[in-house]
Amino acid sequence: MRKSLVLTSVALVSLSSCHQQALKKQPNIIFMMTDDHTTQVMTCYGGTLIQTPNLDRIANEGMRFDNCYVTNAISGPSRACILTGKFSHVNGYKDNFSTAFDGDQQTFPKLFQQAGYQTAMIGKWHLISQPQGFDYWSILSGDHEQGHYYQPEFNENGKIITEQGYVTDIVTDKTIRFLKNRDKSKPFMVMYHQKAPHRNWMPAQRHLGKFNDVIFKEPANLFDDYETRSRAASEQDMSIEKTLKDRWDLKIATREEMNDTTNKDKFYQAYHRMTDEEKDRWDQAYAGRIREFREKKMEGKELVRWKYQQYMRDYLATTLAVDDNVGRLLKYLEDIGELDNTIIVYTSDQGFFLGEHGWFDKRFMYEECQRMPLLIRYPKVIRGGSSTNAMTMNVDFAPTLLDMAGLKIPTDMQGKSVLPVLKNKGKIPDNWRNSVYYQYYEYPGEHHVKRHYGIRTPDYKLIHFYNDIDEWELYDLKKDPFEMNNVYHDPSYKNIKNELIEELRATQKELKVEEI
Ligand code: SGN
Ligand code: CA
Repeated sequence: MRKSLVLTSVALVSLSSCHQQALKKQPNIIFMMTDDHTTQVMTCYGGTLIQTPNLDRIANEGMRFDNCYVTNAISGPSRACILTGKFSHVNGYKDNFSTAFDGDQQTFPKLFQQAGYQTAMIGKWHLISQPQGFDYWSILSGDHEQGHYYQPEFNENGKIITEQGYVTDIVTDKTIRFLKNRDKSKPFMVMYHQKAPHRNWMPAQRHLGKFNDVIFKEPANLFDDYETRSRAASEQDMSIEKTLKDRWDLKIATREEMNDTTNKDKFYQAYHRMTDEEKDRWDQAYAGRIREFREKKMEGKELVRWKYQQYMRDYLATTLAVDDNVGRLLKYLEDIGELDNTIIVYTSDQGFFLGEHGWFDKRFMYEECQRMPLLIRYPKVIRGGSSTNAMTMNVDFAPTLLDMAGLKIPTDMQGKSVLPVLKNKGKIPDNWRNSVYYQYYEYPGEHHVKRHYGIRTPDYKLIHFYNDIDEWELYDLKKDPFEMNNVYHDPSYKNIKNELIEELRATQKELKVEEI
């Protein structure tokens, strides 16, 4: 009896050490996601505005996805799609405000945790309910979980704490600390989620004033008149001209004005999170801008152009710390010898308008914000410097990571693993999908973007605006990549239009979309 017990426990010990060995061989994962970081500003995506050497490194040593699309271009919903591998109407999180994410449902971090991974979620979570499936979590708190740029507040495993410093650096410090203290017998899966470069674009101290003397090239459609487009385009509230606020967005306020306690607006709150030293540097960097604004008394197009430049200066300066910190995290992984054992994913919750169509923000199914950056580095499978045109979506991330780690993909996930694309140097597999689906629900709401759904194929985009409007748009993307000319009513597109409508309806049926 005793003997057999001993034998059993010996067998168990060696079994469990076998299991540990197997787990150890599984890849680690660092899922890097920023907020509103768009491909137009990444050199690896052909951007020329600034250099992004650390993102470029991931692209040069991994694969760049040129046709990766968000399924609902807004933060919480995009995050919910990523976690579940399911569209908004199935995971239940359709907009940033109506509900809290139902965290009891299946998510990919839970599956990794169940498979023996050590899991962590650090930074912007923005799903209101508490994270589940993580051994450690420290998520941004305050301002409806948008968090703060300076001295940010975190909810750390249920406890609210305020950290000293700049948010992008702190999220990285916390990630590195987690990696240092981790259980080294297990592989890790870390979600590293930056707030930057979300509105109101407050750069790190070291990047303040960095672009004060730079004039950025304007997009050709900065003064779009929305001719041929639906009312949705002209009735939005996200224009550089009308929506950007002088204080919050453009930082037009002197120290004296900021000390006026009769106006404790959002910018007052954000500004006074800085230390006195930080405020000194801040004021110095913005003094010239404030003076120019007040002296020149600009109007009309001159004022829009000026606002565009200030917006770009702040947005781009805020992205600099993102790139720095990506570099710092890659270097840390390299130093501990884990870089090549780790699947590195870089993405953003959606893209963003940088003056195209006269806008900032996102939400619309137009290219600048529908397209997500997606870079994946894992040299054991991926050829460095490769790229792909395969049509992919954020619902594909969960099945892809499970597949890459050799874990089972649940049959109810709606996304598809892109592992065949990764293995095949970017070549599109024979049975790959020919279109991606999109649906946006947050209307009525901030920025007034009407509800819409549609499909994008490699060559065309079909959009239907619905709810309190019933208008369609069709774009011939090869001829019109900036989506300026809606050809929905053009008789020469009749056949294409009908085929696309058919495909759209079939897709909605397949995905069990109810709100159409
Ligand atoms: C805030 C911003 C909006 C932005 C949403 C959603 N307003 O409400 O401009 O669209 O977040 O962004 S602000 O006055 O607070 O800056 S999301 O990326 O989190 O979905
Ligand atoms: Ca976002």
